[in-house]
Amino acid sequence: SPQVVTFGESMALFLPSQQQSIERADSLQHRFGGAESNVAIGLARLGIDVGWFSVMGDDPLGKRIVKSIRGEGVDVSRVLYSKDAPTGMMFREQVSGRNAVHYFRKGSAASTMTPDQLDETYIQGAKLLHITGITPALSESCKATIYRAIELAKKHQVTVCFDPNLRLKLWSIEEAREVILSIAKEADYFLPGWDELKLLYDTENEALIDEKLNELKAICIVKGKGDYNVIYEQGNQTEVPFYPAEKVVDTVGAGDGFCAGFLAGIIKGLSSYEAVRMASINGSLAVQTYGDWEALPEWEQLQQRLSAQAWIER
Ligand code: KDG
Repeated sequence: SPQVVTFGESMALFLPSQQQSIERADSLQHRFGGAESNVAIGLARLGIDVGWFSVMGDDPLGKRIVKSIRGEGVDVSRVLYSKDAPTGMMFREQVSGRNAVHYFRKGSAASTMTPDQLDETYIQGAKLLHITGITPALSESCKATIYRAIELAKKHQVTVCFDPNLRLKLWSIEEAREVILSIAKEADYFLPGWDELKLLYDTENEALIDEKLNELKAICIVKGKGDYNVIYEQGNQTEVPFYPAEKVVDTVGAGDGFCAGFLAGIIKGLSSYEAVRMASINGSLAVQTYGDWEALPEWEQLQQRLSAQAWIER
């Protein structure tokens, strides 16, 4: 098995090339995205041995996605195809400077995933399983699949990393809270954003959120708490400064890029602090082009930025 295993829905992504609305655009770029495959691609680019799987529609959109992910060097040997359900789609546009997402994913192939489709030996052989809070929002069977995957990881001492990726277009905050907070309790690494935490814990009270995070057994990497990313580890908090983005074109995918940088650092045996610095550079590079993952760096490029060498480029 690859060192890191992840799974979840990837969808065809359509978006106008200019900052146009879908209603007015004559043509749309055809790309793809999905939180977990974005992370997998980011990891592969950093030289980490990684596998991603899902259930895809047996259609051209699904085939293109799997081929592209394979082309990025991610193991896709466990991907399944459904004859009955299509590959999901999403459309994105910039509406008055903000990203708007339109999903066409209800009843998609990925939403039909069931626990018995998991390959236990594949998970068993990995060092780390990465999952997100998108998958349990897709259907009851997907939720059961996530819980089963966590169970398998625990059974075989595989580290569990969890990014909540709160998507309120997919479920209500009440449903999300219950499931996401229960998964967070099981995780070894938990990667929420500060804004997500306010919604999940239903409070603006910083001290209360800090307390909740300190109760978790996970090492928590909180993105965007004020002007910092913050590591919560064994009752201590460590602030890590942001790496600035030179330009911001498409912010979707920043969290996944961040996650890939972090996990690459952890797999390579770096400290949480060093891994978060890498995460921050990776996330800042992700936002500088359209699409979720296209701009993610290779190891060399990341290393260059980590060192003072970065400024020689200018
Ligand atoms: O993190 C980026 C993802 O949100 C995007 O690729 C789409 O996976 C996606 C989702 O379900 O929103």
